[in-house]
Order: sequence, then structure tokens, then C-alpha cells
Amino acid sequence: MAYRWKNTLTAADITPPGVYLNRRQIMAGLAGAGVASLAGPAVAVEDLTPNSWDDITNYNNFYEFGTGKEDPANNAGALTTAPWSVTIDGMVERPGAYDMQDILSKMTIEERIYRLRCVEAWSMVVPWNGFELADLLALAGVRPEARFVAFETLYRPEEMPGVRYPVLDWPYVEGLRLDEALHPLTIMATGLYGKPLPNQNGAPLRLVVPWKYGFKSIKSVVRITLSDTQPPTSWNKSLPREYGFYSNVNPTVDHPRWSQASERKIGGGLFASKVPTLMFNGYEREVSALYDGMDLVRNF
Ligand SMILES: Nc1nc2c(c(=O)[nH]1)N[C@H]1C(S)=C(S)[C@@H](COP(=O)(O)O)O[C@H]1N2
Ligand SMILES: [Mo]
Repeated sequence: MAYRWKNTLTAADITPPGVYLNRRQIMAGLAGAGVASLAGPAVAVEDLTPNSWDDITNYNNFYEFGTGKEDPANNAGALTTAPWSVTIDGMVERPGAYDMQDILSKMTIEERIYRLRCVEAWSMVVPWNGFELADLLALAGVRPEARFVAFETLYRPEEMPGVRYPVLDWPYVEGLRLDEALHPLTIMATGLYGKPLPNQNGAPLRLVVPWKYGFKSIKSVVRITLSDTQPPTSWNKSLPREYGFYSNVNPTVDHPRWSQASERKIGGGLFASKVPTLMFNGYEREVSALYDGMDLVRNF
């Protein structure tokens, strides 16, 4: 793969200053005057140290390969990811099958270190490589009447032992409002730690929307469809009372069966205490305007 490593965005760029500054800097700042603007919520010590390669590639959710956390690492090796093409259709100027190599030759790969918060109340920090979804959509040309983006995962029973079981209605589908899809934090990941994306993480191309629960970040994408109506999403179809279309990380809106106020960081060891979950997973400054005036309890 023609891998261009362009570290155009670092943790400092994507993280609110109050979050990025370490404890020593915060304390030094508080000792001085005029730091009122920094004295915000207690998120100042949240760190963005990436989880290990081992954690990120051995503790996965990818139900097409089984529902156990180690099933994807054990079973996804058999998935054929080349050749690969992504059909981009619906309300676009240039619908068609886009070849993965072709897409890669036109995109600039960046590193994005993002928090990943699963709806099951665990989290990791992942150093993705990828490009903005907006750039991919620009290849196809979004027509003005489009308002939503639908995504679909590969369905290939010969290589996906998990799809023999009706845990979900296959293929796995997800969706975003167009403005969410075009937001600069929304990326299509193609790698991890500068290496090609492992199959268990959604090779060769997977969505990453860091302010939403992990299940929105659909893996091994084969179709992207622009439309003017809200598309169905797998977990919402399966359990509509528990999983909404928006699925924004929100510590004040609990899952009907468990609290979302805190999370367990993977890699912290068996006895590590839970840490508070942040509004929009810590990306509030960047994305809250998308939801101005919306009732986030109703639109969960
Ligand atoms: N196609 C597909 N995409 C998926 C899933 C899945 O089961 N199938 N699981 C989701 C869930 S619940 C989470 S938390 C993330 C996990 O991503 P990771 O394994 O790379 O950490 O992938 C999401 N994308
Ligand atoms: Mo998840």
C-alpha cells in the first residue's frame, strides 16, 4: 500500500487546551492570575496516551466474526481485503464503485489520536491513520438535496463465521447526518500506529466518529449512500429503546440497563478505577454546535 505518513494533526490540534495541558501545567497556571478561562470541567488531566497495539487489536467488537472480544482477532484473519471497492451512490454527482487503491492514491493519510468510547462503558485511545470522510465524499460529489449518509459493511458468509447467527440483521449498517459526516473530526481509518489496519479493526476502510459511541464506527465498509431520509442503523433496528440514531457519548443519558457516567479504560489493569465519561467523549468544543437546540435525551 502506498502509505503516506503525514502527521498533520496531533493531539494538540484536536484537543481542547483545557484537556491537553498536563496536570503540572494546569497547576502552574492556577497559581498565577487570569486563568478563569481554563478553570472548566474536571477534564484537565485526561490524557491521550494511546493504548498498546496489543490492546487495540485483541479486544474488539466485530460481530461478523463472533461476539467474544477475542473472536475478531482469532477469526478475521481469513477476510480478503484486496481487491476492495466501495460503492458510493444515491445523491451524488459521480455514483459508482471506487477502487480502494484509487481512493488511497487521492487521499492524504494523517494520524489522528482519538478516544474511543464503547456504549458498553469501556474506552481506549487509538492512534488512527486515515483521511477525512469529507474528502472521500468530495470525490463522488455530494448533491445539494442530500441530508444523510448511510454506510454498509461487507456481508461475506464464507469469510465471516459470525453472520451465521442472527445476532443482528446483516449486513451491519450505520448512518450519520450529512453535517456530522462532513465534520473534520469524522475520518475513514485505513491504519493504526502507521501500519495497515488489521482486519479485526475493520480493514481496509472503517468509519471513525470519535464523539459517538463506538458502534457508529462501522467497519469494512463496502457501500456509502447519500440520501434525504434518515437511514436505518443496525443497533437501533435491533433494540430501538436502547440505541438511538444519534448515539452521542453523553454521561448524563444512561443506557436503560447501565450508567454511562463513567468508563473503564482498557489496559488499566483489573483493579483500575473507572474514570468519568466526558460529554461528546471530550469533543464538546468541536461538535456541540451540531446539536444546538436539540433535546439530547429524546435524540439519544
Ligand atoms: N461491521 C461492524 N462494525 C462495527 C462493529 C460490528 O460488530 N460490526 N462493532 C462496533 C462497536 S460496538 C465498536 S465499540 C467498535 C470497536 O472498534 P475496535 O474493535 O476497532 O476497537 O466497532 C464498531 N463497528
Ligand atoms: Mo461498542
